[in-house]
Amino acid sequence: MEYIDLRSDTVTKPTPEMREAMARAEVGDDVYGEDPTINRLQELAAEMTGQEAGLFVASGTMGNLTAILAHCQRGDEVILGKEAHTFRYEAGGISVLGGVHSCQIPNQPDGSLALKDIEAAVRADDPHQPVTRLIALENTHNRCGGTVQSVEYTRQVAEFAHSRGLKVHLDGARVFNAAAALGVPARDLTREVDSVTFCLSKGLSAPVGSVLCGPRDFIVQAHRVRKLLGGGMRQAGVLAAAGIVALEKMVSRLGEDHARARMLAAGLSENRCLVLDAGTPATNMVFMNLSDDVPFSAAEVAERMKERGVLAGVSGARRFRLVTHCWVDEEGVERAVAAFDDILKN
Ligand code: TLP
Repeated sequence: MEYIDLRSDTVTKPTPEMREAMARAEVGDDVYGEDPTINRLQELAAEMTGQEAGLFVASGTMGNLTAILAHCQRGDEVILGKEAHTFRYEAGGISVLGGVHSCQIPNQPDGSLALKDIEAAVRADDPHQPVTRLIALENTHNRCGGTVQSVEYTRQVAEFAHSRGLKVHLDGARVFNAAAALGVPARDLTREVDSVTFCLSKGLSAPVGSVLCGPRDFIVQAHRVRKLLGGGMRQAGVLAAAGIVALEKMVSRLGEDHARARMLAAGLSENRCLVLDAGTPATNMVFMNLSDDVPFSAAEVAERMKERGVLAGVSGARRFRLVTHCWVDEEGVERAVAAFDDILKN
């Protein structure tokens, strides 16, 4: 059966154009900086984020870990949100591998960190306390609904951080979705921060990889950290080639995924067994709960959806996350709505 897969945009497969570019890619040893295709991807990524340089890494997790280890020493502290992907879903790597302490503060419903909470979390110069070094933001914010952080907010956090001698890292796994939603170039959301990771392998459909961008001297340090983490990938130009197609061809179509997420939400909102989050979708993610009178768990509903050819993301006992991407067309959206209606008789 061909499934409509709404579990994540990470399920996207490389496009035919990517596969062709991969087959033709010129390669070299990237640990020596000699892979021309990787170098081209890194330059393009730096240009699109308004940063000086880029570093191709295996995943978003590796990009965030590499960035935080390059910014921080053991015992330093990063301020981030309780709902941050780096805090919740990256296996605690910054602490396990970097000895970096985290100070988790509440995320506002829109995913932002309140400036007053950030300010209150900055440590005093006191030998009892870790040293605050970094603030980490996320845009779009995954667990807060695929929500978008504005250009102005990003600028304010960067300005505050810099006034206190701190750095800002942005987990921009889906920053091109944020930019599409705001109708601005991604660099407007990334040039004020001290480092940014974005993913090629989510809505942009490349098979593997993320790029970490920042100032040139930071990227030199990050290159060393990537090696330390075992992430020097040699002739990985075959992967970077797909990443170049992702940046050149897939960024400009992300708005279509947002429109399909809106269509999905509109269809599902007609079903009284489903309670959609207020304001969903902000980008390509629809979040919703089962209403109290539904006698099944989300996992049970997902199992029945699967029998009808639709894969739904379960993100809690009674909660779903449905993510649109380039492999889900309008017919797929209609099939998903019909499958929910069929299972949860309206
Ligand atoms: N997110 C995945 C899962 O891990 C939850 C998904 O399906 O959404 N930052 C953000 C904001 C992310 O959403 C993700 C992946 C990552 C980083 C990590 O990227 P990868 O999976 O490439 O390590």
